[in-house]
Amino acid sequence: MARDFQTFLKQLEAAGELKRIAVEVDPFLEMGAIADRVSKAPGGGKALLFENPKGLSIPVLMNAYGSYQRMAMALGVEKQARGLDAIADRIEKLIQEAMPKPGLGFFDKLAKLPMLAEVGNWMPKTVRKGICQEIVLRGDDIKLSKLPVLTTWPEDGGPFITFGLSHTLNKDTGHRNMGLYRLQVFDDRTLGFHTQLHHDGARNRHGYGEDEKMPVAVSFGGDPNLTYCATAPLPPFLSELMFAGFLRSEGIEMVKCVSHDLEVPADSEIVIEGYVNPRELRREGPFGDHTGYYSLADDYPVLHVEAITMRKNPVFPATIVGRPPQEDAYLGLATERIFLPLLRMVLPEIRDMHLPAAGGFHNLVIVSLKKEYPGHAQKVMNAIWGTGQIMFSKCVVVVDEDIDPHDMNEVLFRITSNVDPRRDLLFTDGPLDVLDHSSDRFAFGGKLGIDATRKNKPFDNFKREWPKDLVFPEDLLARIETRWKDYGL
Ligand SMILES: Cc1cc2nc3c(=O)[nH]c(=O)nc-3n(C[C@H](O)[C@H](O)[C@H](O)COP(=O)(O)O)c2cc1C
Ligand SMILES: [Mn+2]
Repeated sequence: MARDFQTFLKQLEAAGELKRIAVEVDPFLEMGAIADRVSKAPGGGKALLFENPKGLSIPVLMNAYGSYQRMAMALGVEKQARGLDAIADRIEKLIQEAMPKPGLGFFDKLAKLPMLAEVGNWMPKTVRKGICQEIVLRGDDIKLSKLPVLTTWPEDGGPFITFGLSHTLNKDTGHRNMGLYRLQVFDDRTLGFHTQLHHDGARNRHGYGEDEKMPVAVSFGGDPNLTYCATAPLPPFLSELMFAGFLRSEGIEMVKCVSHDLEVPADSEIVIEGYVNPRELRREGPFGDHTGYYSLADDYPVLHVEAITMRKNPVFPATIVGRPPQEDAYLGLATERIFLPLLRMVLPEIRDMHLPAAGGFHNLVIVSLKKEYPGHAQKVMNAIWGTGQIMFSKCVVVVDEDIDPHDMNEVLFRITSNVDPRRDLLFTDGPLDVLDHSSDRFAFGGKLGIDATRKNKPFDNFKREWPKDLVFPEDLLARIETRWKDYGL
């Protein structure tokens, strides 16, 4: 079922997941500080609708994705027993179907591929009209200062748009890309276009020449799954829009922009259209970031606004990033769950993985696996450092397959007890996230792998005997369970 953003808002409210704040609240620092406090509550607090932003008329929605329940609602799996893992299950099934099966003829294969047959339905569909163009502003009517753009931290370089979905086109491949990048408001008609080095958004702008204009459209809202998809670490050839269509089993409806030929989700709340001349750079930042620090100011392209379109009575989505955990921890959690089967295509030995919120998206990755040969843990570390955006991981911890990587007490127990630091630490170098501040060099630095597995004899050349785990017999535990009340405890 297709849902626009305001239908999602109503769903949140009906589920008791939304708080309306009627009093006037300042988008300058005050909204951010409130959302920071609410999103750090255990479980992520509620979504917040600021109905009365100081001096402005468009309400602001924050923390809409900031809990497991709301993330599941945004992705349409809140009624599934396995929640976000239900999406991983669907992807796993799709991968299974796509694998060639020996002994089947072409038509047998097609008949056995019910999911692949659906692919066409997931493609974006062009429509002629969209609610996002009920109001069209051009020329002198374009005033970014009319949008309730937040300044979230006191030393930020200015106000920043945080939940805008930037649409660009790769000139060489014709692939369209939708990514979530922050946009600093420089004045009423210009924005900073913070497309980081490693992301498709940056790759796309590099295809444009000296004086060429690269069209860009920034959409807000639409199907609530779009915002997640814009953050998902998809490879360049996999369209975020198609992924959004896959998640809801129905293609996203797209409408052509009013000032150029790019298309945007037709039921967006607001759309900012414009262009970037990729060689025109301007100092952007600093910005209180999801590293928990101010990320340093740097030069980024300028986005010139040519038109703003919106629906009547739009809602403006925003987030605050800062010291974890905050709303984006749940976007990261969705990625951890959804991308596990895709990572398993490269690393089938991985049983489970955990990207703890405290480690941002990639400072710490814990994986569990069944070791099958000498160097297996190290092979997995190296593969992670060579795969997609998980390559940014600074520290990779490997535990045995029977260890739950989400149980941090258990993980710390295994790290501290199983690891001989001289033997089990692997140091190497590689690309780091642009936002990382710990390394002397930009986007490059050290990596640490920790092999916290048991060191069994055949693989690990372990000379002594490895001791057994402490466990009570099953039947004893069962007997105690049935007799528990007799003990009067
Ligand atoms: C709240 C939030 C803010 C983000 N801000 C930026 C940003 O300013 N620049 C950037 O390049 N990536 C940013 N990201 C990460 C990208 O959205 C993410 O890496 C995405 O997969 C990039 O997509 P792409 O490779 O298609 O460009 C942000 C993510 C989140 C959750
Ligand atoms: Mn992409």
